[in-house]
This record gives sequence, C-alpha cells and structure tokens, in this order.
Amino acid sequence: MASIKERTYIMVKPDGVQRGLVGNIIGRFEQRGFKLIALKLVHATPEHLEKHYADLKGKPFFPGLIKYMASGPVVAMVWEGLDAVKTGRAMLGATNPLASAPGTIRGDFALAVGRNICHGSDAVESAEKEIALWFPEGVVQYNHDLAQWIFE
Ligand code: RTP
Repeated sequence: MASIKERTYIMVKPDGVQRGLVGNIIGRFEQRGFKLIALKLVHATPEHLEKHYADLKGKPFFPGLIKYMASGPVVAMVWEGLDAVKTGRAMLGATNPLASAPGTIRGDFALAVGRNICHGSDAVESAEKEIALWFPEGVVQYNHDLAQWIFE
C-alpha cells in the first residue's frame, strides 16, 4: 500500500536553474500537497554525478550527460507524501520531452531529452539511494503534521 511518508529525490537540472524554472517546479510540488523535507543548491562534481547516474555508465550519452549535469548548479530536493515516487515521475512527464504530456514539467518547458529540466527517482529503492547520496547530512523534522491537512 502506498505510504504517506514515501520520499522521492527531485532535482532541477542546470538548464532548469539557468532558465529560471526553480520556483515553478517547487511550486508544483508544494501545490500538489507534497512536503519539502530537504533542499539545497549545489554545483556537483563529475565524480558525484557519476555515482548518481552509475546505472547509465556505458551508455553512449553518458559523457555528455555528466558534462551537462556538471555545467552549473542543480537544486537538490526531497519531497515526501502519498506515492511520492510515482506521482513525482508523472508530474515530470516522460524522459523524452517530445513524449511528455502538456501539463507536465517536461511537457510544458522542454523539447530535448538531453536538456529535460528535472530529475525524479524512478523507484522507492533508487530514491533511498539518491537521498543518501545527495543528503548525507539527513533531512529535516517538522514539529507540525502537514498530513492532517492533506490526507484523510
Ligand atoms: P532522470 O534520471 O534524469 O529523471 O531521467 P529518466 O530516469 O527519466 O531517464 P534515464 O534513462 O535514467 O536517463 C537519465 C538522463 O539521461 C539523459 N538522457 N539522454 N541523449 C539521450 O539519448 C539521452 N537519454 C537519456 C536525460 O537527461 C535523462 O533524463
């Protein structure tokens, strides 16, 4: 059963930051009812990004992907809420923006797969790994319960 405490790792990529889309993307997750439990602007090293994208090592686009992701700061975030991983991916749209529905982040702002604005974890297990990689310091604890406003 989906948990209201599920967490996903969402990252605005360098093109999203450069194009001024950070506020819009954060706003969509806030408005949907997810809870922001970690956030930072970070210019990641190629070594760090190679760990994040370890599963894609060997793909022809891998060197270009690392170069693009290291080209500027990214906004690293953890969002928590019901079915956060699957819902986060739905809000992002398909990996290739040309296949992303209008109304999704990529469907509204992107055209090219190599400049697709935003990352979202693809499974609960990958979310856990990504959160540990980007936030070794941990996430925040709130002293109020948003859940009572959002969920039954
Ligand atoms: P992401 O990890 O960024 O959320 O993307 P994803 O799961 O939807 O897609 P994945 O297959 O994991 O690919 C990761 C990122 O690599 C870039 N890519 N470029 N040029 C290409 O053919 C190509 N294919 C993938 C994209 O930036 C994609 O988001």
